[in-house]
Amino acid sequence: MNSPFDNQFKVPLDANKLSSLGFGTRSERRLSDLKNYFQNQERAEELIGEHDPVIYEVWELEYDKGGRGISLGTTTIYPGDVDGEFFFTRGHFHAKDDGDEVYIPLSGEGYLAVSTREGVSDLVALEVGLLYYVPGHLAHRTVNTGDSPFSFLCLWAPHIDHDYKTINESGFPELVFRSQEGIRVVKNPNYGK
Ligand code: PAN
Ligand code: ZN
Repeated sequence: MNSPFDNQFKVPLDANKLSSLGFGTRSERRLSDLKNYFQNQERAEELIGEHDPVIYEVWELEYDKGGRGISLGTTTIYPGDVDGEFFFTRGHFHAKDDGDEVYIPLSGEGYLAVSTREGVSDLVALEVGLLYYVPGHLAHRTVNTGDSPFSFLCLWAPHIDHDYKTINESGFPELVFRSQEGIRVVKNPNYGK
């Protein structure tokens, strides 16, 4: 496709304003789309029955694979948890290791969880005002650890294929829970099972 930026090359660094520009696609993920991702499946089922909360929404401008340009998208993760486990994005690998990505936090508080295919993982607090470069071989998931929406902008090359299956099956090595001290990181007892 032609770039909408051919004529409009300045865009605001604001998730709400970006998603209302009139191009790109908007999608939302509810708890029912993510229910087998959370530790306490029983509690997830209950919440789905009550109001099936929106966990996050994404606005994306994705280019044709193999085409020109840089794909971009904003994600807003709403505040909340399932039995203490903070709301997060599904998380994925990029199918090819050269599929690097840039993350730019816009507002709110959150973490970026990364992991190799062998389960070597890290958890990084994302700070507004800093840019985060995610090498293509790392799975990545974001977590809202605050009490307000957590928004960030991502930039990636159009040729990237998103692999959701691996994380859907194995989970992430570390999980992030609400605690009296703020957050508590625990090893995922079901990782790889
Ligand atoms: C991001 C993610 C976005 C939603 O744009 O796609 O935050 O997370 P999931 O795709 O894991 O549901 C990105 O990493 N793109 O490559
Ligand atoms: Zn990605």
